[in-house]
Amino acid sequence: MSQQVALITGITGQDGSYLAEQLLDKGYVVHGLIRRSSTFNTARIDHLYLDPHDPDARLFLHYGDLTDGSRLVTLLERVEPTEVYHLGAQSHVRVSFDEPEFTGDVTGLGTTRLLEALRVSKVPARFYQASSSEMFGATPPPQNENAFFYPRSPYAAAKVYSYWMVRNYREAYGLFACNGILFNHESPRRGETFVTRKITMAIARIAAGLQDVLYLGNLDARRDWGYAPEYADAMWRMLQADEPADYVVATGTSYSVGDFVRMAFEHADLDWEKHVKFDPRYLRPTEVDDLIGDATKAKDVLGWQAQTFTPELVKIMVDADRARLGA
Ligand code: NAP
Ligand code: G4F
Repeated sequence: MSQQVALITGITGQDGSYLAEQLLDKGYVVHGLIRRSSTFNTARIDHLYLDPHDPDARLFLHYGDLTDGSRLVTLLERVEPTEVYHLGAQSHVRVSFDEPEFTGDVTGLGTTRLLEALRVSKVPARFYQASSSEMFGATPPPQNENAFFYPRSPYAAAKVYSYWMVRNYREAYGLFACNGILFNHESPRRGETFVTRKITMAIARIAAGLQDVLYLGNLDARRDWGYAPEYADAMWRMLQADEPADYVVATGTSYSVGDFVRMAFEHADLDWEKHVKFDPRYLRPTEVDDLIGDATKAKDVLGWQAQTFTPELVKIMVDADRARLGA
């Protein structure tokens, strides 16, 4: 079989790190787009990296940015990937209300720049788009591939735009391009300002005597929280299918933020009511109240289904953060 070569945008993020790990295990050569920053931003993938002079090196990192379209063209021409996984984004919903224009540029137009770079470079790669359950927004659950999009944030609106650009490049130019409509997925590598990780890190710090109060916003919102490594596997499966298509990836269950708080504190033998306080700063101008994904199509076509459900995920994350602090 010819060498499989992947290009991952967002390789330094939660999902990018798991996907890179899995693709390297499968024998891929993996290239990642990283942003230049004055401090290192590669902590999640450092364990995978070998000096490029090492004959065993199969992970290569390249500077670039989703706001720089010409760079995306030169990178594709140089790397000649067989598969492109587009995970890079300004991915924080609350932040997108503060930075709507920037979020539109990176999370929305960034996708168009990459699709267009593929088209003009004529690199015949398969394309994965990190679409999101946020696109369903106010549409009542359960949500499947046929549910309406009703975005409730600048982030979600940017993802809807990207979703349709992917569909358009598939139909207009015959690109093998898939939208993975992933519901929330978490792990010990989750960004520290997303609610699950914020909770599990706070619990570890409280147990270690380093913190007393955890300030949160809306505890009533419900989410379908799965385990991130399993969702990275679903991305890969989409690009191995016979035909390009769009898939919901989810556990099919939902819990409130309050449920997550209670389960996590209980697992650490702590009383959440003594430590959790409300701060309106964490409320959003418009909220997504209830997400539950119906991943029947992913099961039928890709043979994918969730193995880890929210109660188990809570334990994995609390244990990992406590172990990190020795608490
Ligand atoms: P994440 O941890 O926030 O990672 C985002 C990645 O995008 C990081 O590598 C980040 O680089 C990179 N990035 C941000 N702006 C960029 C720019 N201008 N140019 C190039 N790269 C840029 O997100 P994640 O949780 O892994 O999610 C991966 C993708 O799936 C995102 O598109 C997200 O919107 C989408 N998604 C996530 C979920 C979820 O529950 N996790 C659900 C549905 C969809 P730095 O490390 O330098 O910041
Ligand atoms: O953890 P969150 O910030 O994730 P959110 O908004 O659901 O978005 C995540 O999942 C999406 C998939 O549906 C991705 F597309 C997106 O990139 C991101 O990964 O917030 C979850 C819920 C919200 O309802 C929020 O209002 O938690 C509520 N919440 C309550 N207190 C809080 C807080 N969220 C955060 N981040 N911080 C809080 O203090």
